[in-house]
Formats: sequence, C-alpha cells, structure tokens
Amino acid sequence: MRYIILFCLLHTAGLSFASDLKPVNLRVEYKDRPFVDERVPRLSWELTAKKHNQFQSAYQVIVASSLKKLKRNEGDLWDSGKQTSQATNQIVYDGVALSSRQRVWWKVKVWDANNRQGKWSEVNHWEMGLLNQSDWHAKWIGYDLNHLAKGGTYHLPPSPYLRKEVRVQKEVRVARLYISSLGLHEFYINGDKVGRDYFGSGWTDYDMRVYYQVYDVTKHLQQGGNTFGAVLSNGWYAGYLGYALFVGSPQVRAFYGDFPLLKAQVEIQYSDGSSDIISTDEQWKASAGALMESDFLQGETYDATKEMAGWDRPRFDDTDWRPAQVMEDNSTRKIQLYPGEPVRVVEELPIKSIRRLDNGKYIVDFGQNFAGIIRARMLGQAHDTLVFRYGEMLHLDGTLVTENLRSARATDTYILKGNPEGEVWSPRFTYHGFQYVEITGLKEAPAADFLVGLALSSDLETAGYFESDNELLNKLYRNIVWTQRANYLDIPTDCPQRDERLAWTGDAQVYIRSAVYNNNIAAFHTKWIQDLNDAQWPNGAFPIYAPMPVNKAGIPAIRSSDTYSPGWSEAGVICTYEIFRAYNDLRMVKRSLPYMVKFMDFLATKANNLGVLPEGIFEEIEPNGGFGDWLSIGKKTSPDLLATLYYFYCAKLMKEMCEAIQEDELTQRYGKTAEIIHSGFLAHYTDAGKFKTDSARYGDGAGYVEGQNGFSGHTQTAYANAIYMLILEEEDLEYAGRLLRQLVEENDDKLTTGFLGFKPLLPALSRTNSSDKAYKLLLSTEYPSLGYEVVNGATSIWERWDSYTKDQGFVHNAAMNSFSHYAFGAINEWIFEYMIGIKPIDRGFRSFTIKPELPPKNIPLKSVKGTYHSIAGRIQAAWRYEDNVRIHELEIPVNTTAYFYIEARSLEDIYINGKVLGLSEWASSVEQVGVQYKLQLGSGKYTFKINQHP
Ligand code: RAM
Repeated sequence: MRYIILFCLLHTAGLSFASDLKPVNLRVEYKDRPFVDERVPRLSWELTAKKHNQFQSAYQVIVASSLKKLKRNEGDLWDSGKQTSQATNQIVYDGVALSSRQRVWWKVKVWDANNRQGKWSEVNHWEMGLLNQSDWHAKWIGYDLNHLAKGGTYHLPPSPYLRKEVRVQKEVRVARLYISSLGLHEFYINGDKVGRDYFGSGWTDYDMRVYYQVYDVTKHLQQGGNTFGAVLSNGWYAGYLGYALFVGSPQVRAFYGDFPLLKAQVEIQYSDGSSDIISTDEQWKASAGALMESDFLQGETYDATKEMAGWDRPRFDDTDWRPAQVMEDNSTRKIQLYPGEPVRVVEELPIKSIRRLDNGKYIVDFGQNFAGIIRARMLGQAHDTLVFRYGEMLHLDGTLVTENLRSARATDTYILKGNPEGEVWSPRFTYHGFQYVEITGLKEAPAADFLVGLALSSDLETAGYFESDNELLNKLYRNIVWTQRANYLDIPTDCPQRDERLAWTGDAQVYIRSAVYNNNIAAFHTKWIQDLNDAQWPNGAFPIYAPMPVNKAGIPAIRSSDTYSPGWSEAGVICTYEIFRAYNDLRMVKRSLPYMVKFMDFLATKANNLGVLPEGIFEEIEPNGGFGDWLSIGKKTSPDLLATLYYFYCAKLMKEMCEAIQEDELTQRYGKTAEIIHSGFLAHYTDAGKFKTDSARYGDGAGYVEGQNGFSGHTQTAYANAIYMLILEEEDLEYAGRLLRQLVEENDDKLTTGFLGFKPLLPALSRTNSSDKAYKLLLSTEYPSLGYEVVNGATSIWERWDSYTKDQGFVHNAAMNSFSHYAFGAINEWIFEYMIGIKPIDRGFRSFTIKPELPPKNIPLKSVKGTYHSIAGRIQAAWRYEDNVRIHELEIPVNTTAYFYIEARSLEDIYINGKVLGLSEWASSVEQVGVQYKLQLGSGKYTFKINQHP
C-alpha cells in the first residue's frame, strides 16, 4: 500500500509540470533590456521556486533574431541546447556573431535537481550598439563661445545651442539616437528632451575613450518637419576640476579641451525598409542662448529673458545662427557604449522648512544632505533675479556655511522672464552637495513648494535593506545609503560639495565592499575600473584618483604632486577583486589583469630583500610615504608597515583571481610572493607578535601626514589590517586580536583609526572574538564615532571624526571638511557581513555563510533584519529576541547553499520551522563548530527558534 501511494505521488508530480523552477530577472551585462556593445554579452537570471532545496541542474538559452521566432522556440542566433550546469550568471553568448544595431530576443528554461524541466522564462531582449568605427557618420561639432565669458576668477562661457531641421517623409518604423559628447549634452527633438539622463557622456580620459548613449526616439519623430536641438556644457571635459583653483595650479580648467563638442546621429528605419541617418555636421547651426554659464563646481546661470522661444522646434527662424564648428577627431580615441548606469533624479525631496534671515535672505532646509539640484517654481517680473547658494551646514546664527566649499562657487542664478503664469526652472549641467539653500532676491516669503530638491545619482538598483529596533543604527544606515548615493555619480567621488569631487582611489577601495551591499554596483564599477586602468602611471602605480587629467608633459594637471600612494593605488587590484567576488565577474579580472600585473611588478621594485616595503621607501611621493591611515587620531601607523600589509593582501587577491581564470604561472607567482611577504613582515615589522616600526627612520616626521604625532607599528590600524588581511597564522592572529582589544580598551573603548584603519577595525574585532567591542564602537555616541555624528544631527557620513564637535564647532571648514564622504561608511561591510551575518564563500554568493554576531546583553539592540539581493538571488537574514527565545528568519535563494551558524546551548534548544532540529530532516546536516552549530541549508524560507537561558 505504501508503495502504491508513493508511486501515485511520484506519478502525479511527474504529470504536473515537473519542476516549478522559474527563471526571473533576466539580465544582459547586468542590465535589463539594455543597449550593449560587448560583442559577446553575458547573460544572467535568478530562479524562484515554491519548494525548498531547489537547484538548477541544467539550462537552455535561446536567442532569436525576431520575437516571432523566439516564441516558436527557434533560436536561430543561438540555441545553447541543454547545458548541464548550475551556472545562472556570466553565461557568455555563444551564437552567431551579432552586428551593429541588431536587436535580439532571448529566454531561458532550466532543469531542477531531479532533471525535471521547467517552463520558459518571460522574453527579454537586448540591442547591439555601433560596433565599428565606420558605423559613425557623425562629426564632432561645437561652437566656441569662450570670448563671451566674463573675466575674473571664474571663466564661465555661455552654453552653445545647436539645431538642425529635417523632413521625415515616410512612415517611421523605428528610430535611434546615438549620442556622445566631449563635455555634457542635452538633446531635444521637437521641443522634448530625449531621455531622463544627466551628465552624458560621463567622465573618462577623453584622449583614450569617450562614451556614447543610445535612445529609442521612434515616438519623438513626426511626419513632416522635425527639429533636433542640443545644448552643451563644459562639464568634466572643459570645466573646472578639483582643487586646481584652490591650490593655485597653473591650469584650473579646460583640462581636456577648450569647449564642448557633440557627436550624434539619428538613424531612422522606415516601414518600407529604407533608412536614413541624420548626423551632426557643418550643416548644423549654432548660437548662444539663455544658459549663460554652467559648471559642476561653480553652478549655473540662466537668463530666461534670453530664451529663444521655439528654437528646438520646426519653423524657427535661425537666420542669425552661425554654422557649427566641425572639429577633427582624435584617431586614438575610442568611442564606446557607456557601460555604467546613467545619472538620474533618484528622489524628489520636499522643503522641510523655510526661514527668513535678518538680511532678507531666505534659508531652505531639505532635512537631508544630498547631491543634486533644485527645481524652482517662481513668479515675478522680467529681470527679477534669484540667486541660490548651496551648503551642507548652518552657522550658529543661521547663515549658510560655505567656507568648506573652498573655491567651488556652488551658486545658481535665475533671471525671470516675467511669465504671469509663473516659471519653472532646474539647472541641468551642475550639481551641488547640500542640505540648505540660501536664496537672495525673494521679495516675499515663498510658498512651501517653491523648491523641490532633486537627488541625482547613478541610477543603481537597490540591493540591500536594513532595519533594527535601534533608531541610532537605522539612522546611521540611512546616512550611509545617502552618502553613497551622493557620491556614486558617474564615478565614485570623495565628496559632492567642495572643489574636489574626484574619484579618490583610497576612498573607493575601502568602501567598495560596503557599496556592494547597498546597490548593484557591477555596471557602475565596470565603467570606473576602466577609468582606473586607463589612468595607470607608466611605472605601474595606479593613481590617487581616476580619471586623472595630465598635462602634455605627462604631469598631473590638477596638482602636480598628485601621483600615487600606498592604500590608494591598491584600488587597482582590490576593486577588481571585489567585483569578481560579488558578481563572479571573470571578464573583469581578465581585462584588468595586465594592469594589475604591472602594478605588482612595480611594488616588487620597491620591496627589500625580505620582500617587505621598509620604512622610508615611499619618500619620493608627496606627502612622504603617501596618505597612510588618513585622518586617524593620535600616533600615525607606519605608512610603510601598512603598505607592506597591502602588498601582501594584493598578492593574495591576485593569487585567488589568477587561479579562477586559470593563469597557473601567475597563481604560483603570487602565492609565492604572498608567502615571502608574510615571513618578511614577521621578521621586519614584529617582535614576539607585537608590531613595531623603526620610527627613527621618519626623523621629526616633516613631510609626512601628521608626522609630528610620531609613528608606531603598535596601533589599532596595524592590527586591524593584519587580522583582516589574514597575514597571520591562527596563533599569531589570536595574539594580534588580544593586542587590538587591549588598544581599544586602553583608549576608553574608542577608535583611533583613519580611512585605512576603520574599514577592517570591526571585522577584525569580530574575527578575533571581540564582537562585544565592535558593538561598543558601532553604537558609541561619543566623539570619535559614527554615532556621535548621528546624535549631532548628521544625515550623511562626515569626512572627519571631528568635522564638527560640540566644544569646537567647525574647526576644519576653511581647509577640508566634507559632510558627505563615504569612506567611514565602510562600517556597512561589518553591518552586513557580521551583524546580519551574510558572507559569500563562493564568488557570486553561490554558497555563503549566515553567521550573525549577536550583541552582548547590555547592548540596546534586540532585533536586526537585513536583505541582500545578490546576483544569485535575494538573501534574507533576520534575528530578534522575544521573551525566552531568539528567532532567526532566513530566506535562501534557489540554487544556493547557506551555512547557518547557530549559537545555542544544546541541539534540543533549536527549532526549525516548528520542529526540534535534532529530529527534523535537517538533523543529518548539523555539525558542531566550537560553541556553535553549523547547518547546511538549501533554498527556501526558514524560521528558527532558539530557547534562551537566563
Ligand atoms: C582628500 C580627499 C580624499 C582623500 C584624499 C587623501 O582631499 O577628500 O577623501 O582620499 O584627500
């Protein structure tokens, strides 16, 4: 009887559709239905299933040249056939070579662990961009208006306006706009802006490459007359960059060219099969217009009285417009499809309060520090002028703090045209980092919706979620997310407000893993890591920021001493590694490999016979030894000791990456290098397990960052890094953990770390059984701590621990004091990997641990919930205390394996989905590891209850 029932059950299961595995979230090159110019794009999907423990055992992808064919399951471009594989990402297209402009449709189906077939996914598509230089018909055009710039400190010419009229005679089937600019562009068809992106085509080393974007403009076109219009701005290409003005550099602007250029072509395919390409060329006409000046750092001025109504529509009289200037192309410059995600408005913020100052100016508070612009709604007479200045903080008297912007003018001006119905305006070629806006020129108190804050950021998918029962922590998390948004803007900038906004490599490398847990940053960093590789110095060192403009002599153009620094340069290895780790991206590793190898070769030239970077070895750079543990407190960690640890870490990461791409010789080479550095480090920088440095070698510290404080090897930063990078054997590791703990205790449970020390600090404490101290640091509200910022009203992460203090106020404002600097937000890594406890074992989270570090009883934190949407699917881990039980709720994606670590007194105290664990079907996969139980889990949702004993 039993057998019959079993047979019937199996039989019905077989008859129902077999597997309930369903591929969802289909992506091409990390994007949903994108335009791509990778000739062999990579595909990915995630899987859903109703049942537990589901795996993919095989997949079939089909790619078709038409939707019809795909629907008939005809993969005329590629039919992978049934591939026995658990892979769901980085599946390399392996079909017929694709051509420029080709649109293709694809879908996927998978087989489950029992080899039962599932249903086809929904259809997805991608479209190829322009793959060959010869696909480009458009010429670079522009209009040099430099002679119209007002003289003085800020050279800000008006924006060129460009236009061209065309007739469309036949029925349009599809139309595309391919557009690139050196500088920034906005493109209009018949008066409508194309797309909702800002700041195209981004910042690159324009001598090497420039990006283009593609837009579907089918609906923009009309039968008969059509007008294409464009407005350009200097942007990163010809505008002000960084602190060049502030530090008095010989060159302060126009680092790549003197005025912005546009290259665009509209390609129309008609219903009758014919086509047309309309390109930028000498027939376009140019003029100045209402946009009087615009610059990232200095802001924008718009004179609405100078508007040329209808300039971007047909039948406009452009007889006094001039022919556009056509510029020669640079033959070494590549033109490629923008690999990142475009900058867009990601959130609109209403005004929180408006106050009138005694001097008649108004201060608007948005209640949130962000990067972006405003949208203003105004009513007034022609030539009334409103001036907007932006700042992150207010002085005690309520006036705007602008000192910390240094030479960034950060001022927008709008001159009204006097429209009786009111006028709405928003800057388009600038952005500011701000919470407050000071407005001059208002005649009366404005309405509450007078301004809206538009937060701009690279438009990245949200990947993380965090919530707890501790409000301080929730606020801290939101501050991290906002600061990432404000600084993941085309490139990963250090800050969005002052005259800097450079993609500092040190900041980027300490923060990148934290960023992974907030957003899908794969495409964003595909773009930036290219910038970084492009900026490698001839000697192999990666620069301190990238893109890095250089002058004709090859010298850093923003400030000549801006070369390289340990802790910054390693971004060239670490950032590629983090993308490899999070997204299983082997292509990134292969592409970065030659650059990374060159960098490792460079470091090797600096090492002594022990394989160590000894004290004083980086004296030739400025500041001496590099930036070291930038913005730390008290004694400086020997920068060379730190550099040695980083050298070791890079060798280890190189070994892992080279192994993954089967570069055997290199794998061995870097394995050896790591071993040598390991023993060299012990011999040179430790004494019976205690870290040391020859501080006499640094003299009186002149030329070093805060060298007057003296140098030491025995610091929180040194141990935290050594533990994090795992340079020590288990025994030494434990000892280093004890020393680290001691240093924290000796300092009243406070940190002394800067940029390089803070990132590994909490992970290192947890790694060596001091999570209690990690929690103390996390929730401290005393200076120096992140909580201190929160209780002082922060809505973002500050650059310095003492950016503002109660007793001293803003002491650093005149020099360097950003209130939106993500570097110290690197604590996010600990929040996700230790507090929530999700950490990958395999690249791309195919397997991972859930090992939450639970706080000691006296810590005011009883409930934590986090999700991370990995490339393998959505992982959730939550824990909370309730009466006498601790509850863990987990969600494991299909096709992954989790190893869950449970603290419990005995097996009998653990319940899984209502059953005693020891008696459940999971009993056989339980293993005891120290004082914890380790349990292997397949996909599905789980609720654990663990009895708590007093
Ligand atoms: C500062 C930047 C950045 C840091 C460098 C060393 O000016 O803001 O955060 O990496 O200097």
